[in-house]
Amino acid sequence: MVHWTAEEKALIANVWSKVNVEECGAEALARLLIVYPWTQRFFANFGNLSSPTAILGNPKVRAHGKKVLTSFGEAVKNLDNIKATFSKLSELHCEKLHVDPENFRLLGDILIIVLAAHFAKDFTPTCQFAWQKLVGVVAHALARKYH
Ligand code: HEG
Repeated sequence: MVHWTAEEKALIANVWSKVNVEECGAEALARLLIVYPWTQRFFANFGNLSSPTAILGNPKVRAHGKKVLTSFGEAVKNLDNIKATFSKLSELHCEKLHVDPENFRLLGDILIIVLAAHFAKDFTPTCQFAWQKLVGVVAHALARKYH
């Protein structure tokens, strides 16, 4: 099981307390779809994704980004129990949605970039280390049903 130091927990909690899940979630999902366009195939029913402007202004992307980051918040609240927390979601993404687990890693890295941009002063290298660890654990937990 992953071990979290008190410092890592504090660094994660500090940044998370400042996160607006609607704004950051929308931005993270939009960036994923723009930077890695093949991820658009999972969202064929989201309407117009034909350009960065369309993606950034797409209300379904916004709403889903908020949903995803809100769900990510469950990991933040359950750092010592992330696998169990995402067990059902892993089943959904693996068995129903067939999302390639590589995409969880990509979204994690995108989230890091969004957080670094929004919270530059707080996002020290040590803080980034804690967050990289977190997005890695989340990606692993979501991919679990593939193993
Ligand atoms: Mg996923 C649905 C969370 C990454 C594609 N995702 C969902 C839902 C949640 C969620 C909470 C709604 C589940 C439900 O309706 O019961 N997703 C979630 C997290 C992460 C993630 C926490 C990573 C941190 N998802 C992810 C990635 C992709 C993806 C990387 C694809 C590139 N998710 C996806 C799709 C749906 C969900 C296609 C269904 C969307 C819909 O049609 O409503």
